[in-house]
Amino acid sequence: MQCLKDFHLHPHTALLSVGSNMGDKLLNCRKGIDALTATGNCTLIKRSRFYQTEPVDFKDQAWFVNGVFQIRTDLSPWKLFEEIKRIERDAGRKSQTIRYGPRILDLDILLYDDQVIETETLTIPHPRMHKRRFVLKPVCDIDPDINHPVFKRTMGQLLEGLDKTSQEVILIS
Ligand code: PH2
Ligand code: MG
Ligand code: MG
Repeated sequence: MQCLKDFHLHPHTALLSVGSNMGDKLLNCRKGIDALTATGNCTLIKRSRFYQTEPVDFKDQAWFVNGVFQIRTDLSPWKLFEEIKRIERDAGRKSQTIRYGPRILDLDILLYDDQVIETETLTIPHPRMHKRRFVLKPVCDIDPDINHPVFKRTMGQLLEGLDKTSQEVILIS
């Protein structure tokens, strides 16, 4: 009953990623998800398993812990973005000195319904999600048949298309 009520109150589905490579990485990820669902504007639908992942883009940094999760929400994409930026700041994240560098908590919007949004502050689908095993692997835990609204391929197909020898991801049991 609670779930049905939330479904009605929270008409949009969003898929988000969470990551950390500083401090207690797994705890930071869990707390990040909890902080978002504690706002009352979001209901957690599904969460992936968590993975230890090799850094990509900027390689000279510690391995990450990454996961993804799906929510129902009544927040617009921009309000949701504001909330996650606030949660990252509250977790102690400082403004980045190195692009793609170390961070205590990173929350990214991957998908918002099947909308395609391109503004200065916000790009949805996340512009690098289709290249990243640390995103696609946990997304496929949730549902490999989720459609990428730009590439018109499923997340399973995008994962299969990655270079098999790159980007190690190891399940945290
Ligand atoms: N985030 C980045 C850059 N590189 N690599 C991994 N494995 N996981 C991340 O979350 C990550 C990254 C910038 O957002
Ligand atoms: Mg981010
Ligand atoms: Mg990111």
